[in-house]
Amino acid sequence: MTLNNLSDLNAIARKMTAKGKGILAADESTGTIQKRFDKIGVPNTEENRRDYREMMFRAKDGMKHISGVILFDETIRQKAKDGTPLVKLIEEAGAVPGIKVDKGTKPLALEPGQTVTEGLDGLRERFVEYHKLGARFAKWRATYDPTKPSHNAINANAQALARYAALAQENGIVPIVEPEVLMDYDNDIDACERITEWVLKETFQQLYFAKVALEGMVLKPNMVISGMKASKRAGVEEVAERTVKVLKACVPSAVPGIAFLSGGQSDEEATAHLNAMHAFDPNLPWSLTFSYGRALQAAPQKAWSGKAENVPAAQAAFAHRAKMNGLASTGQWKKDLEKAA
Ligand code: 5MM
Repeated sequence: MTLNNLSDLNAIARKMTAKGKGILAADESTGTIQKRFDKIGVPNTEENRRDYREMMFRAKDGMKHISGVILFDETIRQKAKDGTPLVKLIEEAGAVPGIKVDKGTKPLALEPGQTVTEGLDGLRERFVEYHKLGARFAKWRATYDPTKPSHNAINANAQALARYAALAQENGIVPIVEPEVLMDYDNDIDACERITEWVLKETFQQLYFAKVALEGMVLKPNMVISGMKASKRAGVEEVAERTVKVLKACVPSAVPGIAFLSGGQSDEEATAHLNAMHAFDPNLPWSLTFSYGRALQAAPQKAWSGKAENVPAAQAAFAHRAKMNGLASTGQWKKDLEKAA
């Protein structure tokens, strides 16, 4: 079967990775948002989750730099306090609403320590419903431990990513393909580079076998970076150079855009790395931007802390981070801009 909606998918993918903007990953599942709310002492109720996300989607200065928002199943169905669907707020801000469709990582049978992402059963029907609810793109995340590479885990996850991406495109939805080599360990940058390359090569091979049109997808990879617990961590220039090198070796130029995850980097680190990649190579074959969760939301979460009177301060914190990352996505960020703020 050939896609008859490829030009629409390509237009959406281009909008999602437009120059100077990036994607807000606000698709924390209920368990993950619990961890975020615990840090700021906010009870994890449906109302608080709604209020928190409404605060961001109504932040005009912040949303100027946001091209798309990834939502969790609960959020795509929620209405703002005044009854406006949250999806409508995102559209009114000029961003594309998207949906996380994976059901999380599960232990891979007979492979201790390895995981495979689940969620393919019934996915075609779920895509039909999500499209009706306003989603124009989706996200599926697979994770890998760089200290224990496994051919079986890399292969199983690549196949699942490819089957998900094909189903998304069949239903008029742009797939974000997110293979994440985790940075939670003590590995050096060499290990991250090796495994990232392996994972990307396998993923694009499976996307090819599954007939996924590269022009109608977005890649969301990790950066090539030292593990958080490494005794010696590579600097900003090295991360930028090695990341660009691996991406160029693995990602065909038919892919319109690449939007990084932050993976546990500090806010400023994630911005500096993206900026340095553009400085290193101003003529990249794809648009290169951000799709950050933690690195965009840590500051506004802290400023908000569950209190209505803190909404303006939280929106200002969100606007600042979104603006800094927007600048980084065109190589125009400077450290001084952080201090000035
Ligand atoms: C926002 O967090 C996303 C959902 O995580 P769970 O499925 O664990 O609830 C996550 O997939 C996120 O989109 C990516 O990991 C990127 O977020 P970071 O924080 O790494 O930039």
